[in-house]
Amino acid sequence: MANVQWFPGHMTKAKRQMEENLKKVDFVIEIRDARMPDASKNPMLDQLIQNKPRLILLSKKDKADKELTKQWVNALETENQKVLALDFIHENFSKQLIKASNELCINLIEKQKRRGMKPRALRAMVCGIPNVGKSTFINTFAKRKAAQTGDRPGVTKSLQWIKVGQTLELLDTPGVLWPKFEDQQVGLKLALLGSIKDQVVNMDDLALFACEYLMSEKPEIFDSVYHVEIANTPYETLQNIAIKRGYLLKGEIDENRLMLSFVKDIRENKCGLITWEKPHA
Ligand SMILES: Nc1nc2c(ncn2[C@@H]2O[C@H](COP(=O)(O)OP(=O)(O)O)[C@@H](O)[C@H]2O)c(=O)[nH]1
Ligand SMILES: [Mg+2]
Repeated sequence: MANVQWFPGHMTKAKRQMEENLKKVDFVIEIRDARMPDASKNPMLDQLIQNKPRLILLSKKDKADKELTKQWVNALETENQKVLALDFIHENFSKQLIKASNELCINLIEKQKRRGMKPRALRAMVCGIPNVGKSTFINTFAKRKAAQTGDRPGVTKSLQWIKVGQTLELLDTPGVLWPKFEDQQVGLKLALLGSIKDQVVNMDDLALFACEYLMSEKPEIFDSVYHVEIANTPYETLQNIAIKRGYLLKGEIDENRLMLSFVKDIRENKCGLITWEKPHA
């Protein structure tokens, strides 16, 4: 479906670059979208980062279902993996970030202390699929952007580190990974939340997918938001909305308008804060 966006050469190069950068860091910050923590992960990351500690940041928590976000945080936490749900735009999260990083790398810090060394700043690289918020996150800390060198022609771009407090440094370039496009549902979810371009997906597919999920997980919104009854199928439920809203064209239901406006409602959170996946029990 959406494979058109990715070129094998591009992927190979990105992967090689990431492998190089990974050698220079103590842990990895993986950003995923809190509204779909599974669909927004990269299938290759496990293999790429091996046993390095991992901090998963669930971004855009301001747009996600609060209860499900809690469940996801619990479900993803393991000994070698910490999880924080954050709002990169409205929240001041640097203290939380530093605390979690120190906890995650406690073994490394202890080892340096045992050797009589003064623990140095921990180093991390950020990675994730497009649109999860990597740049927003990094820019929060990169306040001296103008002072950075290396982007001028003829100057070799060296790694730049961005300080977060005294104990944490971030690599200024994120590792961009690709999602699990072979899975059709993943493509639909990413498109629904605007993470991949509309041109590569069909609006009807998006609207029907979203309607079906809401009919089973949030059936109350059809009454409270649209004042319609749920029908047997997503298609018929959407038709009820069209009739209620008067989306008509020459006496027939204007399906283009219907599908587009339903998807727009979802993207604008008119149907509430929705998370499109539940953690496995
Ligand atoms: N509401 C909300 N929007 C966010 C958050 N983080 C990022 N965004 C928005 O998501 C979009 C993609 O972010 P960007 O940093 O460019 O993602 P990148 O492709 O991973 O670098 C932008 O419009 C950001 O403003 C967040 O925590 N909450
Ligand atoms: Mg970016």
